[in-house]
Amino acid sequence: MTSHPAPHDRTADRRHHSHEAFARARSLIPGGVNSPARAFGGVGGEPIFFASAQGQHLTDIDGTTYLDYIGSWGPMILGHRHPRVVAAIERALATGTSYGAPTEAESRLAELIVAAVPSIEKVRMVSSGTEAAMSAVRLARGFTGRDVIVKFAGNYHGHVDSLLVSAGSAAATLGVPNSPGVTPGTARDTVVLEYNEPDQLEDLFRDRGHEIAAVLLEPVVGNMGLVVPRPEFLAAIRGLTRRHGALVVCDEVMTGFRLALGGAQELLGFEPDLTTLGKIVGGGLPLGAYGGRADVMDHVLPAGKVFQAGTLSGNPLAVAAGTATLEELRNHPPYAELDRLGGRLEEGFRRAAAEAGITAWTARVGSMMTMFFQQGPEAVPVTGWATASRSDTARYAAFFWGMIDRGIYLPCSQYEALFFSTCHTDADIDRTIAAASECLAGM
Ligand code: KE4
Repeated sequence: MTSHPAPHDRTADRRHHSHEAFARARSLIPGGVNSPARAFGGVGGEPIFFASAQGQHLTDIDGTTYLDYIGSWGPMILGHRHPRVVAAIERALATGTSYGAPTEAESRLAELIVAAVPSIEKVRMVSSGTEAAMSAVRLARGFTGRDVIVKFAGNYHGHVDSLLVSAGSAAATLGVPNSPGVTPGTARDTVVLEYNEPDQLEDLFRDRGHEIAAVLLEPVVGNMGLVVPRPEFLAAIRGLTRRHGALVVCDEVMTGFRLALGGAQELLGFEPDLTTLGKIVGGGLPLGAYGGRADVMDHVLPAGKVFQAGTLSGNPLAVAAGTATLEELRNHPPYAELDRLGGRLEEGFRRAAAEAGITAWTARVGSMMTMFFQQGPEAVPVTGWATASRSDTARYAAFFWGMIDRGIYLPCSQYEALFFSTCHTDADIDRTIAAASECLAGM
């Protein structure tokens, strides 16, 4: 992530309490945040501290209210504090917060997940998307008896050691650690390829197919900004893994229940062997899950021998929030309306950039969208990290702060997708487009 000094330190003069809170937090918490995604490293300046949220709005500790296009990085598809979700959490709270023992509520949520995602026959709950990815990788290796995991540049699956890996030299495609603390031995069994490049997969499977346990991908990418898969890329993944006895793991932590009730795989007609979930499945409380083919999942302890455990796995409060969220999405599917609003936002941003003479590639699926700022005279389609990483991140940073000044809270990085909720209205979209037009005209 490239750090950019803010044009000037806006937080200090416009958000005095956030500025003070950040100074205090930095003395106690590394970087003053409990996750680097919140640190504003990609846009410069200081993070804003928030006091409350309701519906599509966030209010910071200086009393300024923003239109929220992060939604806690995806979970808040129903908006903040949806009454059904709040009531479900309160009901669960009245009888206990954690038992360390099975509850019927977990089976209820499991039934909803299995019913929503056709490729999931059995599911295990954990406490985060990272834990889901880590467990799915271990299960794929345990089930196949193989070591190598294939992932794609620009895809993020949580802070799993074996997945904090960058592409090594093109020839070897061997993974190299991209964080201190990840050992070369750990990285060695991870191969990193370019997203949307089926030829690279063909070559790898030709040379090492017998070693590959699984191919892991974001079926629609949010973590390099929004990138959609080419049909031939997905076909290559499914065909090659079937032919060589490897598994496909779809990371739907971000896209699950977001792009359709059955996630990106439902939209794309893509059937993985395993799927990881997070964010929406917990309704904004800490919950992740991994699931898929019963014959694979039955290798997980205690049904099988692949170890995985968790004190707070299937926590009653998180299960209550997730259950209420999934029931609301099942009973009142918002996806057509989210797509309509997203289409208006996408068209508005495209028009605003064109009128300002700014080169930008905008990609969207449903309520996930990214406008990639680019340097050349013509917009270049962003199909993978090789093109995404050429974005004009300084220009994105200026856009981000201009939108903050107009009360619009976008993702604090060019390499993230924005999200909106069922609480966002046409008036909100109009306001956002007007703010973007003003911002871009002045850049
Ligand atoms: P968590 O461990 O953060 O619950 O999930 C990790 C994860 C796994 N897979 C995908 C596709 C993800 O997007 C994520 C987490 N996403 C980031 C934002 N891009 C969460 C923000 C953060 O790390 O603070």
